[in-house]
Amino acid sequence: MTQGSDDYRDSGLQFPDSFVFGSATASYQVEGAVKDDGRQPSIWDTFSHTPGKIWNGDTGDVADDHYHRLDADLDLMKQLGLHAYRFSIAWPRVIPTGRGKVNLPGADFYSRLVDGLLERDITPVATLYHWDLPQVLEDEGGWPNRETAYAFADYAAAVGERLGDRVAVWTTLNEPWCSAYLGYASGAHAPGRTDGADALRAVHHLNLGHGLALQALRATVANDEAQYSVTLNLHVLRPEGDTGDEAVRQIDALGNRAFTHPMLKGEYPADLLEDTKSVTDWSFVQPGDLDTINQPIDILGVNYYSTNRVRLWDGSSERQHADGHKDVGASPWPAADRVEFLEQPGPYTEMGWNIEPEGLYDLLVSLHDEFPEQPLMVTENGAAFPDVVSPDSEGAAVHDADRIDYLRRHITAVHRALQDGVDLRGYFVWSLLDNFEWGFGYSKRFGIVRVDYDTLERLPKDSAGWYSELASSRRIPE
Ligand code: IFM
Repeated sequence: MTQGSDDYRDSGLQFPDSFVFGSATASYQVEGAVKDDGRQPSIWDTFSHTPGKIWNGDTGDVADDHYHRLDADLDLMKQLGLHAYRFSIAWPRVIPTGRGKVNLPGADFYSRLVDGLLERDITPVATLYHWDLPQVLEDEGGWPNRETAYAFADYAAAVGERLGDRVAVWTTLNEPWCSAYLGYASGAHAPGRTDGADALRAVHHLNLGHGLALQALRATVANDEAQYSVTLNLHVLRPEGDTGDEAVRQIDALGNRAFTHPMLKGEYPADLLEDTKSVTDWSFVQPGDLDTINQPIDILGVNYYSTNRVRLWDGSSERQHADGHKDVGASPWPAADRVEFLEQPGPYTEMGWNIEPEGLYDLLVSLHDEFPEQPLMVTENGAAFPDVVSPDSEGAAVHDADRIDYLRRHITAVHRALQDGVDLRGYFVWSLLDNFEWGFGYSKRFGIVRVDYDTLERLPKDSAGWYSELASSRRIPE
């Protein structure tokens, strides 16, 4: 399949020697072993075991069994020549009761993971929170409860003490937009609640948790070279028609500036507070919170997959994709109930997400324009396609030319942004392995390595070979 014009389909482009090519995964999506070594349930265990929440009733109970296959998976990363590996740490493995005592066997798994990476000369990039909140903390109110932010900081300190001498880059949160809005407004993600005011409280407490965790990490990590970051899934918005600019403003405030402005400027945007005043008065923001949230970060992580086209809905016709996420029931957007998300021109990935590499270029350049001093890193980008396993002289193969084409276009966009002066440090393909794709269970495959969910065997796809060549030469392969 060809994915649009050839503007972003270069080969032979050379990246600087310092540029990092890695791959990413997340704990609940790959680890399995949900009851091993003292781990207790997270909100995703509860949610995935609730009938009707996940495609096919799938759960993360086994996932890729990465917990038991750690050494083989590390060898695979080495074989692919990855420069760095971005993984997340499961809070309910390290502190199963949410706060308090550290579970040593759980913490030890991550210590072995980090050691295994370093032995293979792969840089460890650790995320503290990729959505698996200990269920006990949800039972006390979850992210709408301010206390969760303090518990998160204590957990950050515990991890910082144990891994701080070896982890190169620390990321506090992955995509807090999803945690807040899909978790507490649309209910498509765990814990599956649907209250706009709770979602906005969650936004603030995730932001606060980020700031508190950075303070805790900086106080405990025994490595002056360590870098600190957060990863956001910022929305690339295209205005449609006369009302497009207003629709963009509203979604940009809720989806983007609700995170970037407190974190990088120490303020909530005035228009966000105004737009949401029918939902909440934001009285949960306490004196000093914005200073706590506004900690310096070394890297802003950017996850990018596709774009959104928006306008205001005038009520005259049936509203299209009111929520902007086809996988959700209720709207994830508190107080933006007049915004209409329009069908995007294709081509699309198997998620139904439009393929637009220029969106990645635009996002990187606009972030650089707004925050010129802030180094950036693409911490996720990739695509699900309906992979087919074909017989091959050596057994089996996955000829995923569509994924290679997707990666080539987006990595070309990254190169173009670099050429245009964006301070961009690296790119991480999502994902190393096919894995548990949240509400879609195992039906969507994002990996550059196929996982057979019956045997758990790993099979590098053609895209893995292509990516490996890119990593070794830092040049976009033919
Ligand atoms: O699988 C997810 C990941 O957990 C967060 N970012 C988007 C990916 C694809 O949906």
